[in-house]
Amino acid sequence: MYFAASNRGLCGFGVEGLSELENQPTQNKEIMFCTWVEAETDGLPRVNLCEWPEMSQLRALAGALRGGSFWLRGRIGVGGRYNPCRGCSLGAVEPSLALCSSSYVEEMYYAWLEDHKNVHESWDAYFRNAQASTSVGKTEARRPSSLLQGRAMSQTPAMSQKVVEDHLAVHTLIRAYQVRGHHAAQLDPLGILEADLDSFVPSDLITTIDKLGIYGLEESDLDKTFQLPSTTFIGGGETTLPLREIIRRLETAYCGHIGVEYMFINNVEQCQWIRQKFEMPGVMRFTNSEKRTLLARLVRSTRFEDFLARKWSSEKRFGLEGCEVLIPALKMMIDKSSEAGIDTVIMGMPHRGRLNVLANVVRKDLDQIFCQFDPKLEAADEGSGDVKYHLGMYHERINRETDKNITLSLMANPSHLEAVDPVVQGKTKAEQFYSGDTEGKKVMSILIHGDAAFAGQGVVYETFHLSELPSYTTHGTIHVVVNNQIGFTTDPRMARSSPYPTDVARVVNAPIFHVNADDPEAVMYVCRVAAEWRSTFNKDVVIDLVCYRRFGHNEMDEPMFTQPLMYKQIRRQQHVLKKYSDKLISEGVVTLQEFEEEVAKYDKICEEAYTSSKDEKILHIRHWLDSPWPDFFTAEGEPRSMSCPTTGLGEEVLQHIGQTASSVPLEDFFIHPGVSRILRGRADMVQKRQVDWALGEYMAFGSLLKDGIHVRLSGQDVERGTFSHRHHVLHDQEVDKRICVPMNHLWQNQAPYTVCNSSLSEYGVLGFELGFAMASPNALVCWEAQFGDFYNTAQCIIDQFISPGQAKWVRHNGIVLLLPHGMEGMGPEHSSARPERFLQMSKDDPDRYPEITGDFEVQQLYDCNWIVVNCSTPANYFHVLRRQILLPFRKPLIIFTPKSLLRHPDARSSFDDMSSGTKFRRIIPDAGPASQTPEEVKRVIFCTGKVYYELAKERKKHNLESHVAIVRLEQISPFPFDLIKAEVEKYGKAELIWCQEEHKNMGYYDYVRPRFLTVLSNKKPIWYVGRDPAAAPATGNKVTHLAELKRFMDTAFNLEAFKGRSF
Ligand SMILES: Cc1ncc(C[n+]2csc(CCOP(=O)(O)OP(=O)(O)O)c2C)c(N)n1
Ligand SMILES: [Mg+2]
Repeated sequence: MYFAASNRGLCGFGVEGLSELENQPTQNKEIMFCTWVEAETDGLPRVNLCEWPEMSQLRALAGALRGGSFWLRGRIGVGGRYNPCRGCSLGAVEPSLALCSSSYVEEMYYAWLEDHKNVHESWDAYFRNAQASTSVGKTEARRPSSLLQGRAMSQTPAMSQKVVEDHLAVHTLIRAYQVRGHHAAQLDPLGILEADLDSFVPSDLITTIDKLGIYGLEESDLDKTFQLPSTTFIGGGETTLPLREIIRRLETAYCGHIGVEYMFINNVEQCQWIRQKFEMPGVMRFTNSEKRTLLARLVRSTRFEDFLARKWSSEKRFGLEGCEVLIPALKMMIDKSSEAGIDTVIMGMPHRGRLNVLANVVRKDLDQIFCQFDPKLEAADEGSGDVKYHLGMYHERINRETDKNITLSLMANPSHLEAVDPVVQGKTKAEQFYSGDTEGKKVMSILIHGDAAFAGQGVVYETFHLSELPSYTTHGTIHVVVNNQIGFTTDPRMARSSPYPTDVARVVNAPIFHVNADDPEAVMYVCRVAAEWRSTFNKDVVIDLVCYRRFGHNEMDEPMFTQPLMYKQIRRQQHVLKKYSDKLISEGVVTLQEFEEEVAKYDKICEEAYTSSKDEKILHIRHWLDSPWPDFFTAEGEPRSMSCPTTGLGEEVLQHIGQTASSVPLEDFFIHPGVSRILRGRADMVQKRQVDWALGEYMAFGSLLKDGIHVRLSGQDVERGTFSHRHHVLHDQEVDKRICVPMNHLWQNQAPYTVCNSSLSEYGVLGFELGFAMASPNALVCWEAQFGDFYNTAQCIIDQFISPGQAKWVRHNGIVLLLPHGMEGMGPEHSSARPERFLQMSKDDPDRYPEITGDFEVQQLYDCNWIVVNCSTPANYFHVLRRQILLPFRKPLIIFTPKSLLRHPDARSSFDDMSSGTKFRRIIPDAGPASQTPEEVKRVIFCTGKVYYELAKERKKHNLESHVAIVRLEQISPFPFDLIKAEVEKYGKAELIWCQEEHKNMGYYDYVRPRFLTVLSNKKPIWYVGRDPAAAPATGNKVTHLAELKRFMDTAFNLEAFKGRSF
């Protein structure tokens, strides 16, 4: 059975609706189910479908369109002649019809001018008539639209006028299908749901004969021939077609098992390309060999799930049943992309069908997957590991269809749906960047989504908005939505406000191909077109695989609790493999025996892998690594050493970088006088062998570039710097968009420096940079928040990836987070980067004094999950950035960066603090009079960050420089137990204070206190000085802010404040 028409009548009711329908008068039923098409014999494309007996009773358009019988029972001409203002108003916004019409007439006219035979005889008559009625010589030059409107029009005989109007109507009708045909496509395999959540059938689609009336057409027009506009390809080689055939072909192209949504794309070439792909007769033909490959892939996909279900019936696996076609779909995209030159595909996907993708697309060894189900399997790696349906994989192999090498990776991901999207994009961008693939011709990403998550999660939108930005584009992603029309227990109607789950993709003009997943050939076709689209236009594209979920959310869930009628239908639903194999057998493409052999062959593969999986006793998560760095680590995945060289630089390197940072390396480049002043200030500092914050950063970045380390700095307004201190991109004041990045003019063979202002997103952009940092250990990838507190909209990336990434997936990552932080009286926001949160997630033990052996500093860094620092000097900031790369492993680095210190005259460092042999200082001990006579010191104030400068100033004011020592904790986590112990012992008689400017329940206090007590063996207290506990991170009132500061400064230097207090 073949069909190519709409079943919206059925779709409108759902299962419950069916019983309502029973009560409708018979005639209405026939009108509703009027578009069933029988097998074609005229060489037009056949949508070769599986049998759908229940639907077959409901459709009847084809017969009717072929001059047939009973389909048109409505009243002819209902609504009168077509009125462009009213008749076409439902559904999507229609471009000006008058415009379309006149351009259509123009098209006809110019074709006619070229050769009168180019157009239909009725048009020929019309133009001749018009010409005759206009003064000789002038007509040729006149625009046809004026012919229509002017005297000629009025003088056109009634017959010609009808011809023109009918042509315009047909043109509009064609356009209606192009714009709204997808609303009537048969997308739901179950036949009971609406993929667009609406039973509404656009009024301008010809589902019943009375619809012709709104165009002013009549049944008798069905056999009249009409000229086709150049905006359609339904004619194939024909330029004219009878109306009956036009409608039939439009139904075939737009209302079958594929719904194409593309008319919102504001690019004519792209729209034409899509029209050609879907309208051209005969486009959807598959060779027998292609059909057999598809069947074999469907066998693997289906039997893999069956196998797991049989062997581990009570295990969660988030099976793919109901969307088994996903596997052949992905393989088709990969085949076609490989054919177009792609050699690396990076994929991200959620839980559903993940094991199947690992097994049958990435080709993870089956025994490795099966052994994951063994509850006795011991973990060989440190860390938590992760559940089997979160793990990633990397695999290089030959693509059988193209015989070319292809590397496939599936990124590990957390449960948090869609969080992996920007990470995949970042990694893809990095792979493109490092392989010189500037146009995405070699590396591409595929993202797979669930329908509820795709519609509901904001990060999807954030990720889409990166897709066309120069420093973030991956040159087109293929998105596949496994649209099983449910999210856990929630119906789509309760889960989204948009018609489709895919509407979010419209913001970037990505075409959306909705397809009925029970029609494997239709699915293969859209996958092929999607891959071609991506390689042709390098833009995103979405495939909406409308399917169902055969079981509950997981295999243990009972879906009948919440979706009883849907699941009754699902129980009746024949498996797609059965439907498709029956079809191919009946077509003679395969025999039953061949099919059964294929099934038996794969079952045997599974059984054998199952047997060998029993030999596995130990689980190596490192075998599931999605981004290996083979040259960086040893063969066993270990660091090559456990030490770190010093991070200082030679004088000439510092001088050279300093000079470039204070100059404009391009000729005739006119910078703003304010920027000139900043550069002069830098030159001045360089001459004095000094750096401020910005220059310290410049020195770190510039020196790494010299050593071939790519540096990437991304975030909102990072090019200039939120605080106007950085100015890494200079703008010519006289030539629009002419820029200069002096950092890229430092050395002859330096690595490239990327500095890029991002979109206003944290979740998406931080995820992206994290992915970027995964691709190579030889890059310093920094993400800067505008103000530190804004990072919390990216909390998921921090909690799910950055903090536990290595523990879950044995994956190192050296991303750097720059979080401007500090209480400057700016209010509850713009003040705190919430250090307490990062510290709470640091894994170093507060209660155990560590064994101090070997290179303790490096060992401690290796053991931690991330490094948290708050540097008080530019030199230390410089060193910590360089150390990040010189370490023999990678750890995320969280840096609380200053605001007022950027320009603080005391917050400067000398070249001496950065010269050869110097290194990062985990603490900065007191270097003043107090340190000379430690036995006279009454109090030691430990602090971190900018408050040091306020304390130092206050101490001077109180003339307490010999009695109060101030020690700066620069690396907060991992806690420098060894150095703190030395300080505590040095000032043995002094009382100890922890001073912070943050509120007591925030900042660092809860983290440092137990660690100090461990150092002190709980024998001595460490007193708290700082702001009182609070709900908001800072006051909005300047006076209160200053009063709070004064109060705790007074306490810090009141040597009696803690006298007599017990702890
Ligand atoms: C960010 C996030 N919120 C909630 C959940 C809990 N959850 C897991 S699966 C699921 C439903 C997902 O539905 P859909 O995206 O349609 O995928 P399906 O399971 O239907 O394949 C939910 C809500 C989650 N994993 N992640
Ligand atoms: Mg779903």
